[in-house]
Amino acid sequence: MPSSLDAYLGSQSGSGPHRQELADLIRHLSAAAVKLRNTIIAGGGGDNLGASREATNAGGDVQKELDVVADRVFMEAAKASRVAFFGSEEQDEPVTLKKDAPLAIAIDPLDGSSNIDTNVSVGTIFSILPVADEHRADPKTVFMQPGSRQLAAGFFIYGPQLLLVLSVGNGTHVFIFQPGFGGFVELRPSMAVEERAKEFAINASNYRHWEPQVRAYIDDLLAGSEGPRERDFNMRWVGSMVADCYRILLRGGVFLYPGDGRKGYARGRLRLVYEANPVAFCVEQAGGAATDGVNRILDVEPEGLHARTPLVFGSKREVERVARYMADPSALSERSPLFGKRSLFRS
Ligand code: P6P
Repeated sequence: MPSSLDAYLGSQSGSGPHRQELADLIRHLSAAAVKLRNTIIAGGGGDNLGASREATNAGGDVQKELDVVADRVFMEAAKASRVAFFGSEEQDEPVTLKKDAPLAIAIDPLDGSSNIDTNVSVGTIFSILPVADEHRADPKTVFMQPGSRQLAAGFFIYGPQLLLVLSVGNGTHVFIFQPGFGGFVELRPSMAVEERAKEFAINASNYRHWEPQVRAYIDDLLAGSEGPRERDFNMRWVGSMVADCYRILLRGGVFLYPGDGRKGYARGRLRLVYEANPVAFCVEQAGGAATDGVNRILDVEPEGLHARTPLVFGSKREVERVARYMADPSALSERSPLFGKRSLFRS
């Protein structure tokens, strides 16, 4: 019988600070995820969960009914745990729970909610941070710690299977919810991201808004075996980062959401604290890499809970190659005219 999530958490309780409280919080988050899964698969009891509300969240994204349901379910889980501060994509400001508690959680309660109506996988992304005494006077400061300070991070995927991808700093592990067992059991211990990417994930409809370096990088992938990469690549874009991330953990690849020329997208679309940081933590713990195009994501100091960041993650060698394209625009002019101007997209 594979190890249960409970047994795994128990085995990790020895190393590092607040391990018991951490294990307890992850147990409560997992129970909340099962509740949300049951709501989703039941079609939300007749509510149109994909319905848009007359409201937007802090980042200006239109709120879906299920966004609000998810936020409530996970806040209840945090309240049942030793959590001082709850920072959510769905709430403008951090919420103070147990002020003297040792943990804070930053969370995207429902990532990819625009996919709910089309029955595509969606997810919950979470980041668990330590709370130091200097944070207690101003909860905002706890979410301005760099991602390297995370004690644990992970994401749930509500798809054909309910999965938990989790790292407590000792590798990245995948657990699957088994209704018959009534809990999560280990599916894949110690994920290891392929160093060499064969697939890339990007929303290509934004091509005309990208910087030249990003276009050049994508052009070279699209040129395949006839271009400077001298091999063909496949493309995937789910529109739910948790699904793209899990695929990359399983079979390698690279995911890009760069900044672009659209209004409000100079720093891209994704949030540093509760999307990029937890994904980066899990990907690095699996031997991959994650940057803002150039800089290691986990070293970036967040300017605030809802700060955006460009995000590139996946197979280490591919992420490093992107950084070379981004860091040295002059190199583009040295590329062969044949390849430099070759593009399948009208610029
Ligand atoms: P676009 C979902 O809204 C999300 O935050 C990520 O899960 C996903 O990768 C991205 O945005 C999709 O963005 O611009 O392609 O709709």
